[in-house]
Amino acid sequence: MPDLSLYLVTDRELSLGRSTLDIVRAAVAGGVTCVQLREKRCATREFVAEARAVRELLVGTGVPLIINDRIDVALAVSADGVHLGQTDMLIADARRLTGPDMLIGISAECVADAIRAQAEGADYVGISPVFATPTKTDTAPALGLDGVAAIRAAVSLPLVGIGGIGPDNAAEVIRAGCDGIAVVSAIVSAPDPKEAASRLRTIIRAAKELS
Ligand code: TZP
Ligand code: MG
Repeated sequence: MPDLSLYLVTDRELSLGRSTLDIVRAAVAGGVTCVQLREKRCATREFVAEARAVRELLVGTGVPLIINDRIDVALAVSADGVHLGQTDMLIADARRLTGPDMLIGISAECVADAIRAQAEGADYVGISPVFATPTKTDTAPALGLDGVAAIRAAVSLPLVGIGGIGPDNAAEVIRAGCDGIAVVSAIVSAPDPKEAASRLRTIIRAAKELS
């Protein structure tokens, strides 16, 4: 299982005019351990081309590339994984397409979602939103740290918390039971994405040592 401790989720609209490739390059230099390419509005061939470019950028870094929502794009570029939501393809069907080796991450908003994802064979669960966030507003109510702890108690899969996480609260999310944190704006909208990633990585390392 790859290291999911600092998981970058891209968003071109929040990248302050910088390219996703530049953001990913800086974030990896700063220490992100996993990259999810998330494109909600671009044409499929553009998504594939971008994914391939990110794939090439990540060669030799040990940082896996996960594709949001699109199994076809993940397969086209030989990504390391795909991240699916509660209304995307069921894991069993996704697995038929991906084969056994590609990681499948599932978004969960409650204990029941996480238990089901584990029973169905997910490789990790993204739990969201941990805190309310302007980046994504069509979400369930925030889980809070108690919600994180409840999911931690219910499943043994790796858990990645997402939603409203940044340097001020990353440590408490790890201490509540997450194996990693996923961030969008804390890195893609930072004035210096490399520095932002490096700071978060240091915080996460320290929180893991203490927990
Ligand atoms: N899924 C649940 S919350 C979220 C996603 C993609 C957005 C998190 O963004 P930010 O800026 O890290 O709060
Ligand atoms: Mg999705």
